[in-house]
Amino acid sequence: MFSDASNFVQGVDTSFAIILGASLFFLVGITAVMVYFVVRYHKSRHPEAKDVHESRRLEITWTVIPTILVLVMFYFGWTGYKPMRSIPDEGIKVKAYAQMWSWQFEYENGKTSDSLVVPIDKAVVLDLISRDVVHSLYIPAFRIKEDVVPGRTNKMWFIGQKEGDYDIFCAEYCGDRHSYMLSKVVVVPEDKYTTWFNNKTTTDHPGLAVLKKNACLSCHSLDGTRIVGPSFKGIWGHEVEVITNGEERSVTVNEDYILRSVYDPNADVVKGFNQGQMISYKNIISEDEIKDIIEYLKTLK
Ligand code: HEC
Ligand SMILES: [Cu+2]
Repeated sequence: MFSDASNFVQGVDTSFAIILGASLFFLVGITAVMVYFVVRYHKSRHPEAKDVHESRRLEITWTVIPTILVLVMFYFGWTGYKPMRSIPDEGIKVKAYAQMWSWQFEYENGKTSDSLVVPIDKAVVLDLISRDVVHSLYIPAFRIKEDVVPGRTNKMWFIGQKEGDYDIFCAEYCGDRHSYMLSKVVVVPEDKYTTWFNNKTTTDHPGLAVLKKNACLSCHSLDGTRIVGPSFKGIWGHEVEVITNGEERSVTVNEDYILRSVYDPNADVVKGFNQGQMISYKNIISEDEIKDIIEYLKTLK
């Protein structure tokens, strides 16, 4: 609590502390009164039951006090929440793409990254875009969470106030590997951010970059482990058993097969895997990019 990692921590934690405090007070208070009554009005001390009729003072007390209490909670909840919805015009704009099951961040100069790198003490405004189903971007340390809904662009903003790495989770169940949909916000000093921002060279193979950008690796591993789909390790040139129109057959993994697998994944379904989990990337990945992917797959012996 009160870590100050973002500009929203104080507002949220204050209302949390007030609600928790009130709850504790009543938990202890009500339990104590209950125990006292049990003893005080035990049959041996209080043999005749007696009704209490119409106590105006009591009625007013238990109406006014809870009303004030709830209004206090509302006030702190409101003042903590309102700044989250007042999105500044100025600030670093980043597009946050969610897809099953990874995050991708795209900066104004076109740079993309799988973690959200931001400078300290600067407002960052995120456009939340889903490439498939409903996700939710959640940064617990910053006390913010917002749904990422296909077909609309929600917004979220924050100021990172302390250097460090903070977890990003998906907080809306989105399928098999939802719980692995993780990333980080990395808050760095401004000069380090500028260097990072302007450095667009990537050491990745162009084919690997395409796989990362399209989140292929959340279903296909590079090291032979089975995730949702078959691993890419060693597939190039190998024979694979597939089901085509209900018939089992054996095909060699070559250019045509890869192209077909990416554009029409349900045409040949690899035996032992489910059809319908991989979407068609027909209008998402160009044939040139598929060539890059193929060149990369050739290197995965
Ligand atoms: C949501 C999970 C998922 C994602 C994301 C995904 N795939 Fe797949 N993929 C599968 C599954 C499941 C299969 C096996 C069933 C089938 O053949 O349709 C498969 C099969 C394949 C195959 C055939 C593999 C083999 O061993 O014969 C290729 C090639 C492939 N995918 C490429 C890609 C590429 C490239 C991307 C990214 C653009 C991608 N996949 C994204 C789930 C996924
Ligand atoms: Cu998700």
